[in-house]
Amino acid sequence: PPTFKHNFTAGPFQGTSTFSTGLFINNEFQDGEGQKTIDVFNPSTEKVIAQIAEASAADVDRAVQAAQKAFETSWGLTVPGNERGKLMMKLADLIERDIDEIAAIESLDNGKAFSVSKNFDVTQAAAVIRYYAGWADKVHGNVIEVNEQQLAYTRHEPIGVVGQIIPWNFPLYMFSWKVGPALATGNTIVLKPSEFTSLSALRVCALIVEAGFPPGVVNVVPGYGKIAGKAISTHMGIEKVAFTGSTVVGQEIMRDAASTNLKKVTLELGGKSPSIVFDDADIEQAVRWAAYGVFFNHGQTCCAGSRIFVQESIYDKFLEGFTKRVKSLQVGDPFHPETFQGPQVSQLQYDRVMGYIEHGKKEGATLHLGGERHGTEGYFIQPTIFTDVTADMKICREEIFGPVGVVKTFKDEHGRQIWIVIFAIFFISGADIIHQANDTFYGLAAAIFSSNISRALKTAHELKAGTVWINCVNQLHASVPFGGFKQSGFGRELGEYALDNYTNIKTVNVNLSRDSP
Ligand code: TXE
Repeated sequence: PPTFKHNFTAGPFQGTSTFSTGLFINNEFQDGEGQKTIDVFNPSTEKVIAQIAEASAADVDRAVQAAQKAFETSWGLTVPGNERGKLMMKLADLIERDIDEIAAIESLDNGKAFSVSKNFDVTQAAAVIRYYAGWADKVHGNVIEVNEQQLAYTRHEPIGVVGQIIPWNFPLYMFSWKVGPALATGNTIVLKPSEFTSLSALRVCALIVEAGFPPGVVNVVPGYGKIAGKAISTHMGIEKVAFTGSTVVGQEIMRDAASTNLKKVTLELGGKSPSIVFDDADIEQAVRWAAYGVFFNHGQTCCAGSRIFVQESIYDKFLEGFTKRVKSLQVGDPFHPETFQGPQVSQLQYDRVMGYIEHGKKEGATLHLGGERHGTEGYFIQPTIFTDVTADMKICREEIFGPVGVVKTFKDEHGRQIWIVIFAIFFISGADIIHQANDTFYGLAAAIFSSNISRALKTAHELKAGTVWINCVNQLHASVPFGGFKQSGFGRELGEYALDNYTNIKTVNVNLSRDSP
């Protein structure tokens, strides 16, 4: 099988990192059918740095068979929860042991700043796996005492082989969101990382072996969405599929699941999240969080606060501070300690984002800041702000998934109730922040900035979003559920809620009397 070999010369991990980039099936790295491979690009240089094996449908099938065998013999209901938890704890420890190397691999492959890879992605991935390790022996059903003659109880049984398809924006972190709850509840896994960023997951596969997981419990099949991804969503032996990615692929996965074996589906899709800044907000705080909301991870965040709404009376002051803040964000080499923003992940994403910027200009929005390529090599884009944006513009409606934010104004949060009857036009022109914020097909997240807690909470309750942050943005914790309303998907990841995605509930009903019909 292919191998990754790279000599890191900057950052805390210096030296050679070497590991197999074959398909990981049955705890072994293997070639894909016909030894096909996919080139791995460094997005900072646009150069090929390695090859990974490419899984075919037949390879996915082999992985499913390995997972089925493991489910029946060495995982699932045959292994007590505390033993599963122990292995998961070990895995989290090993990820932390190798954190510098894994973070360096992530930065090289994805382009994110090393400090983010280390202190966010890899740290949080270990935290998520450890959190779910704690759940492994705490998943149980209920006793329902129907009457003196009838006793019923439920068992939360693992589903079996689960398929997991993840994107490239938080490669290892998404891996942990998926494998954590699935392993804790006793399922075995066939996971496909993104074809753009499979390295960190493959590096961690070596740690899965080292931790002592039985063969076949976790199988990782890098490959293309239309081949390996589709083989997962259509496989008759996979009874559940979890997906994070674009809405259009989410729809396809649902169709594939429906037309094959009705596998259970959970989807975490895109967003166009609003950040709402009220006139009583701490402006300096709001400026910093709003910038973090849209530009964190180069804008490649499903919950990115890419629509910023500012109350009219503070608009000029906010925009001045926001512009200054955004200008100060360092774009460049992910391994430079001052870097906040690295390159977009791929040529494809670079082209998509630049296409949106061109569209915004053509539609008549004001390009307030940025809008150009940064530097001469790599997929770097300047942090970009548009103003004078209307609700119907593409840049205000569609997920750009790049460092591009739109800043708009609103009058107040009560516009709708007070004005709708008297001045319908006032409403239509978008004075009402609730209306503006909810005017999107998506519903993943929202942020509110205000020092008036009643106002913030009232607004939070009216927003159609799976997560609402108050006086902060992009805060994710292993124990706190995350997921979408509307076309941002369904099912919750993280926290106790995610366990429900991975269990079948069985009811056992016992007749305690000698009665018979
Ligand atoms: O996503 P895809 P792409 C959004 C974001 C971005 C856009 C396109 O707006 O600009 O999607 O990104 C696999 N059957 N998000 O094209 O294609 C694919 O191999 C089964 C938001 O990269 O959805 C990869 O592993 N699987 C998002 C994964 O799906 C298929 C994160 C995601 O890729 C498949 C990423 C198929 N037919 C992009 N086609 C978020 N919610 O965070 C592709 N895949």
